[in-house]
Formats: sequence, C-alpha cells, structure tokens
Amino acid sequence: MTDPKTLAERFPGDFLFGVATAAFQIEGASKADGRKPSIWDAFSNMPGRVFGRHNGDVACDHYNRLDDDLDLIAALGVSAYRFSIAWPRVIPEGIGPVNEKGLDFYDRLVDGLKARGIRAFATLYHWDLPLALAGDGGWTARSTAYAFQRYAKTAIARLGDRLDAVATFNEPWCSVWLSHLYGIHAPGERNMDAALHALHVTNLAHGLGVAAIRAERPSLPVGLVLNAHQIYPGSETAADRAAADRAFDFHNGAFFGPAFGGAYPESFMQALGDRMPAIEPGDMETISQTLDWWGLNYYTPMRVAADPAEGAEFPATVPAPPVVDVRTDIGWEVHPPALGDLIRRLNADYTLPDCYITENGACYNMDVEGGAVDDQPRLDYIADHLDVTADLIAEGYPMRGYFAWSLMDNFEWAEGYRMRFGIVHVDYETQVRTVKKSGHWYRQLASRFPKGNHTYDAA
Ligand code: IFM
Repeated sequence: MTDPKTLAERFPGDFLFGVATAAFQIEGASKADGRKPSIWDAFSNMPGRVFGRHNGDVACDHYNRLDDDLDLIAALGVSAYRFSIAWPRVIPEGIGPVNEKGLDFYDRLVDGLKARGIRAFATLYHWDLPLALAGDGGWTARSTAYAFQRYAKTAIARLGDRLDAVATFNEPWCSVWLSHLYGIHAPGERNMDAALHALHVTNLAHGLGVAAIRAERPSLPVGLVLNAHQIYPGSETAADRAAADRAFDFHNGAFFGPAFGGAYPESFMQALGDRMPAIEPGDMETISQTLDWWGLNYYTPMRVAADPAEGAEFPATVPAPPVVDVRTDIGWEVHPPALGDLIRRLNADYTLPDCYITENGACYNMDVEGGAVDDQPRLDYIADHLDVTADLIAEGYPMRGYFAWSLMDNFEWAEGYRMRFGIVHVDYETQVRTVKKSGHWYRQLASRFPKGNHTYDAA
C-alpha cells in the first residue's frame, strides 16, 4: 500500500511519525568547541577498519548547518526527531570537566525543535564512547558504567526540561557483540570474554542511567532502544530449531532478559555464565527498572542453522540463506513480515511497555539525476513495514510511533559514506541536501499527523 492517504487511515491520530539520526554519523566538527575524540574517531583512522578510511571529521557538517537541517526536518512534515547526544562533546574525556559549549549545541538543537513544534527524542549513547575511557578498558570496565551515569545526569540536568523522551542506549547489541566479539565496530575486539564484560557493564550502565535520569527529571519518559532480531531456523529440523532458540537467547535475551525480566537467559548462563564478570548484589534490580517505553530498530531478519563444528562456542550457529533473494544495496534481506513476527514473539516472552519503531529504513545508493533521486525501492520498503506496523496496531500492540532511518545519508560506520540510508540525499562534496522520492512520499504521510484524536500540543 503506497498511497500515503490510504496508509495514513490505518494509524491512530496521535501516532508519531519522525526521522532519526545519530551524532557521530552526521555532526562532523569533530574538534570544534572542546569536543575530544571518541573510539570511532580512532577506529575510523586505523587502516582496514572503515571502507576507504572514511571518518567523521566532516560527515554531513550538521554541527555547522543546524538551523538549515532543522528547517529540513520541519519541511518533511514530521512531528518528532530522534537524535543522539555526543558524550565526547559533553564530557570530552568521559570523566572530568563538563564542556558547556558541547551542551550549548544540544540546547540550540532542542530549542530549535521546540520552536518548530517537533518533539525531541534524545539518545544518550549511540556508540561514540570518549576515547579517553578506552584506556581504562572502555565498555569492558565497570567504571565506565559509573562514568555513563554521571554523563546521563549531566545531559538531563541541562536538557531534560525540553526533551519529550530519552533513551539510554542505542542498539547495545552493536556496541557489545558487533564491537567486542565480531570485531566489526569500534573498538574492533574479537573476544568472547571481553564481549561478556561489555555486555554486563552496558546493561548496568543502562540501569544506572535510568536512575540518574529519573533523579533529575522524574516525568521524562525513559526508554531503551534495541535492535532485536527476528530469528528463523534455516530448516525445520530439530537441530536448526534449537539453534534458533539459542540464537534468540544470545542476540535478544542477553539484553531483553536483564532489562525486562531481571535475569540473563538460562541457556546463556549455562554456556557462558562462568566467563561473565561479577554480577554484584543489586545489579539486576538496577538493570530491570521499569521503563516508560522501548524502541525497536528493525531492518532484516536473521536466519540460522546449527553450527556443525565440534565444540562451537555458544550460540553455536551459522548463517542460513534467505528464503527469497530480495536485498537492499547493503545486502540485507527484505522481509517485512519479520517485523510482525518479532513484535509478537517479544511481547509473548516479555512484559513490554509502549513501543516506538525508532529505526527502520533501507540502504539504496541511487544518486541525484536531473535534480531528483528516484529511490522507489526505499519508498516501498518503508511503506511495506508501515503496513505491518498498522497490522500490529490493529492486533492491539502498543505501537506508538515510527522513525525513518535516516533523515539523510550519513556515515554508515564500517561502510563509511558509500552506503546510503537517507530519505534525503547528501552530496558530500557540496553538502547539498536533496529530498529523495521516498522523502517527498514520507512528507505526504507524516504531515497528516497528529490528526483527529491527537493528544500532543506542539506549543
Ligand atoms: O546507521 C545505523 C544506525 O547507526 C544504527 N542502526 C542501524 C543503522 C543502519 O546500519
């Protein structure tokens, strides 16, 4: 269903349509106004880590183009903007002095959103750990959780009065497994023991962050953004189904279990518990404080088979091929029903609060031709996933909003700038922004909201 008017009819009037970004991917100005390096500044400047050795020094130059970009967001007709705050701007060395100029930037950002009647959804951590903390072990060191707690308190003390929602972490799956076990993201470790430490320290930091945010601003809705995986077995054999269960516990349960149930999954602890760092008294209570909302970042399903290798490490799975060969330009399988299957499974397994789809979108690398970008496959991808979201609402799931990833093309981590997810094209030579076909379509949909029975007062 791609007619925006018809699609809009499927959503309640107060459904939130937004766009999302993250600081390191768009801001640039990596040395401006007291910012110090993050682990991604260091990682992207190492040989062989990021495509073309691209880095975040300039990115979309959003730091210097803030007002124009806020106008762009407003022109897209959305009622919410999800962005992240850069810890290395606010507390440049992770601990120690607070950088008022760094906070000033987010003050301007939030004020600019309010002036345009757009809700502000902030994320405190979207992977840009201050590099100075790496010297202490980064996310493998328990001290980093306490450093995060102070950063959360500092950011919320300054900005919390004008935020509409805050998330502690974006996709801890990436900053834990992808960064410490698979070696793809900064700091590029490939070590299960390090990853298990990063897992518990990150979960603890989330809990400490929730407490710090609530102590500063009890009325601010606090959440956690998870890139949960819909995991299908590669076949109906018992071995592959058991593999899918193990994969669920490893990829989802290690985050959902502590946050929404106060415990790591049993199978996970049986296999890896003796390699976990000390779980101190009170940790699990801290991690499992009730949240006001959670965010799902969904792109593609995971398909797994049992790993035939003798003694393979938990979860002992290997990738299984997609059932249909429809992929985006980054190679990710397109399968919208997985979004529905995932929400149903997660709500069956855990008691979850309101859900926002905090990221969904597709990588297609079409360029500007004749002043326009025809990215019909991205438009179709978004429309199809919104259709599934509407089905979920009709089934009674508390889906409250949808943020397109991304507002504009940006630094796609290990892929550098070659992979484009924006509904707005960025010419990195000139920094000219061109709204793509998907962006024009999204505006026609989003600008119909809030409508009718809405509860939000933009003033
Ligand atoms: O660009 C990323 C984003 O930072 C986190 N979620 C997935 C996106 C696409 O890979």
